[in-house]
Amino acid sequence: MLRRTFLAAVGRAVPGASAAILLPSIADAGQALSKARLIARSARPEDLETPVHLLTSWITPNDLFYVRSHFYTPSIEPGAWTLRIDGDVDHPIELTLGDIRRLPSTTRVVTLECAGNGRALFDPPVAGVQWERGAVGTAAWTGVRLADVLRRAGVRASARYLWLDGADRGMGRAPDFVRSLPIDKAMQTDTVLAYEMNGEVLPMAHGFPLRAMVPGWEGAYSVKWLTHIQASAQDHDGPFVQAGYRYPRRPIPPGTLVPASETVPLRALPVKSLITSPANNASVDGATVRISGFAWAGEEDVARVDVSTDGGRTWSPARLGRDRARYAWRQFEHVWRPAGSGSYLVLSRATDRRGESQPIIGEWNPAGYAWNAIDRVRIDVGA
Ligand SMILES: Nc1nc2c(c(=O)[nH]1)N[C@H]1C(S)=C(S)[C@@H](COP(=O)(O)O)O[C@H]1N2
Ligand SMILES: [Mo]
Repeated sequence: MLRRTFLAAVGRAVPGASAAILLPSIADAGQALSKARLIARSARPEDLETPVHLLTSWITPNDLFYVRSHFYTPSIEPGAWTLRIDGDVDHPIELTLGDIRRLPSTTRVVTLECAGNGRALFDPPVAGVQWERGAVGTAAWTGVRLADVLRRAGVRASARYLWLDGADRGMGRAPDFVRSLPIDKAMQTDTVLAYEMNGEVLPMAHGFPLRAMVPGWEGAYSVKWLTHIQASAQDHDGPFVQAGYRYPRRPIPPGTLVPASETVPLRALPVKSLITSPANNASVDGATVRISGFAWAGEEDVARVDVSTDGGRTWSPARLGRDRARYAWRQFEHVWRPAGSGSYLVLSRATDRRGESQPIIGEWNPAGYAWNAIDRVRIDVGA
């Protein structure tokens, strides 16, 4: 706590603080974060899922925030780190952390969700990290607007995509993780390069010292450990753009493949809800049961959440929490009076402002992306 306060004081009271004073402390804070309560889907590289019953607040604490890394976490020497911006720009530039911290800062509360969240729920099963329901979280991200940085480099009208690359490297012969961000989304004022997460220096696992935060879109656009932005008239031709993070153009039979030419890139997250309390398979007592969780809808606002305790025969509107931000989830709560003891299936269904609702069955696709079926927990209500 003391160190946190100290860092905050140094970072804010001395905006022009020299790199020599600021950076060793940043490096130190970038390392330390205990993720002991998360479920390791893979220990190295780190793919860590949040047990959803621990998601109790609108803002997810850093030590509970899920981690998705394709490759080993790179080691970063903050004094040597730079961000290069080149390609279709008038003046290629290279910025230090100090340069970036001196630009006007902005803070956005954004929900980040992995495209593969819920993959383990698809039937037939699909290969990939077997995320259940907890590859999602919400944080306050502080940094600079990507558009401000692009303007400094004089991004040209011919640029249609930004190729975002981080300091991590493919393992063995695996290709580098590079993502391609359409220029319109990059220029929106809500798209930021973040160096703080919930008021702390961005933790190592989450992309220290700088990551993209592309709000409302599936998590893989939010490239961590960012070192290079290349503006281009063309889409990137690497496998994380041309093969991964794509979805069938038309619905396909479950268990079949689809050629890449019949797929489109995933972008905005679909409408979705998550019951966090009671926990799945929990036993509860008492005359009332508080059913609560979160709902989000990518670039749309959540309009309502309904809860059913009778297998979807009847639905009751949940109350939405007051905390809100353009690209952040809403908390919901419904107080239920069970008619008697027994085993119950509790369902939640969110609807966005366009009227899109969650489907009963998740739409099967070969990589198991964008699971957004009506959420469910089984609970045992005691006498
Ligand atoms: N450089 C880099 N950035 C990355 C990734 C990665 O493997 N390497 N994973 C992406 C994916 S798939 C997701 S879902 C988010 C996860 O961010 P988090 O680990 O901070 O939760 O980071 C994205 N950014
Ligand atoms: Mo992801």
